[in-house]
Parts: sequence; structure tokens; C-alpha cells
Amino acid sequence: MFRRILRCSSKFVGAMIFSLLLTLPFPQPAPAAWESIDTFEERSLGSIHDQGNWVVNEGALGTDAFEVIVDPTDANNQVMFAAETIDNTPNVEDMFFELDRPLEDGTVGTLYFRFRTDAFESHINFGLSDVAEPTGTWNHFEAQIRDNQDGGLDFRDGGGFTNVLVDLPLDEWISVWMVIDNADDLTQNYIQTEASIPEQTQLTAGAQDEFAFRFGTDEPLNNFFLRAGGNHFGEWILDDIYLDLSGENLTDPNDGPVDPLAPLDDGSLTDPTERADYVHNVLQTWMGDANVDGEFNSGDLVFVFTAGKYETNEAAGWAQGDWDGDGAFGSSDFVVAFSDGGYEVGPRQAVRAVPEPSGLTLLLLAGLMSQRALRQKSHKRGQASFC
Ligand SMILES: [Ca+2]
Ligand SMILES: [Ca+2]
Ligand SMILES: [Ca+2]
Ligand SMILES: [Ca+2]
Repeated sequence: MFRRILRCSSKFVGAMIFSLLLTLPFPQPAPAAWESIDTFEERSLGSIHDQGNWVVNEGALGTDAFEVIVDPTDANNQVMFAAETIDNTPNVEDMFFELDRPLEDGTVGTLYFRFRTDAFESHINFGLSDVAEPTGTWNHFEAQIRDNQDGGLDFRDGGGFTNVLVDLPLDEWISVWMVIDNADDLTQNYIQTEASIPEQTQLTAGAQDEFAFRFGTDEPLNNFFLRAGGNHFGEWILDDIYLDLSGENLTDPNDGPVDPLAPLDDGSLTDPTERADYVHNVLQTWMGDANVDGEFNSGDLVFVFTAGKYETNEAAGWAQGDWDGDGAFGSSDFVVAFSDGGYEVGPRQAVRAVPEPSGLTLLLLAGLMSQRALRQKSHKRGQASFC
């Protein structure tokens, strides 16, 4: 009788906890850092003007100055093509893309893009503008870099350009990361190419590694701006423009998102000490932080119970409650998570002394453990459940 009462009360307490957890706000996943401006895959072939947020300002070539084409080296890729100069007449063409969210003043972001050419014959300028509709003048740049006829790069540095010593290759994708500091109005620039510059490299002019905005204002940077100046012949193409508004980001957005939970879920980290070390020192969080928001709290319990893997013996990953790495979500995962001492104590970095598990934590843990033990005994004896 005592066991029946205990079993019933255990189930009741479990149901109550589960019901209470479901009333808590569901945690939102963190937004991806890179936001795509354009990969041109969804665009129609032909002028980019008026596609999405793109505007091509009417120069000598009209709105055909910038066109979406199929990559001449990859039939499965679409790119943006800067049309050639007509009749050897120097012309300046420009276009801009209004950002859905600007890089606000006082914040740091990273602009990524890659370009490729078979001839460095003119200046093609890239960057961000603080003007609502940048058009017809170089003065509309703030953060700005350009390639040059010598196959190098010039960085806008306040009132002029600073040339950096770099030997850009022809016919190779050149990836560019511009870390744009709209607090101090400075830009730092990194490049990497497919073969000739295989390591990501910060470009400097001697000891100088930061370059000032064209003017330096208190305005948000609200447009990706590109200007092609002077004679331009040959193939010049642009692809994969991304912006991260959250700060410096030197990863390659073309690599796709890296899943930080993969080592926890792919069977490569099952040793308890190594697993805890990864969670503590790489993910910078606690065991049990299923939604990886830096804390272990009731939001994680909602998260894992909603996934519905508890004691089902179905395959589960970290986000479904498998914190000890045995591939399923069971009571042993609660032991690992609550023993870590992070439940409802806030972000790991903010906690200097690891506290003992709280009384409520232990009660919850004991309830879950006794529920499981009694269910197993009941199952073995073939008793019918009546509660
Ligand atoms: Ca593309
Ligand atoms: Ca600023
Ligand atoms: Ca969490
Ligand atoms: Ca487990």
C-alpha cells in the first residue's frame, strides 16, 4: 500500500512539475550570426536592379551595369557581374543594397563577400554607406576598400587611401572580411584566397592595422555600396555577401553553420570528464543547458520534456536531454546535470564558487529517480496501474 501511495504521489508530483514547466515561456533559439545579403541564387538572370533591395544607379550603362549571371566556372552557381566599359570610355557605375537592419552607430559588425576577376584594370570599391540612397559620389562611402590596377588593395583611411602590400591572384575567389567598428569609425580587413593566400590574413600597412572611415559620423551604416570606377574590362564577379551585426566574425559563412553540439551527439565525447570539460570550457556553460543559452534552468527542462524523449529509449541528443552521452534521455542525465551544480545559478562565467544543489533541485531529482525505480518494479511484477 505504501508503495502504491508513493508511486501515485510520485507520478502526481511529476505531472505537476511537467505542467508547471509547460506554463513557462519557451526559450527562443539564438539568431544566426551571419545574415545573408545576397548569394544571387534566388535572383533572375539579367540586371540586378530592382531585385530585392538592390538599386543600380543609372550611369553610362544604365541598369545593366550589374547583372546576375551563371558563374562561368560553376554552372550551379549564380553571381553578380560588373559589366565592361563601353568603347574604351571610362565610366563610373554604382549600386547599393539597403540593409534590412543597419549597423548601428556605436556597434561593431563584419561584412563578408568574395570576388573574382581575370583582370585588375580599374578600381572596384566596396563598403558600407551611411547615406539613405548612396548615389553618384564617392563621398557616400564610410567603410571602404578597393582593388587597384596593380592587383593590390587600397583601404580608405580618413581623407585618403592607404595601399597595402598584397599580391592578389587572378581567377581565384578572393574572400574579404571587413570588421567595421561603427563606434570608433575604424575598419580592419582580412582576406583569404582559394590557393595563393590559403590562410586567412589580416592586411596591414606596416604597423597600421586599423583604417578610418571616410568621414566618421554618428549615423547608422544602412547600405552595402559598390562603385566601379574608370575603365573596366574582362570578367569581374561578386558573390556571397554576408553581414554579421553582432561583432567581429572571421568565420567563412560559406562553410555553413558549425554545430557546437556535434561532439556531444556524435559519440566522440562520452568520457564524463572530457564531456564536462567541453561543456564548461568550450561551450562555456553547465551540464543540462539543453538550449545552450548559457544557463541551466527550468527553460531547459521545458525544452527537453517538449522533445518527448524521456525514458522512451529513443535516440536523443544533448538538446533532447542526453546530457551524459549514452544516446538516450533518462534519469542518469538528471544525475549528471544536477550534480554539475549549475541549476538556476545563472551563467557559468558569473558564478565563481560552485554551489551545492538546492533543496528543490534534490527533491525534483529524487522524485524523478523514485518514479523510474517504482515503474521498473511495477513492470517486473506485472501489476496493473490504477492511478
Ligand atoms: Ca552565388
Ligand atoms: Ca560611427
Ligand atoms: Ca539553458
Ligand atoms: Ca543519457
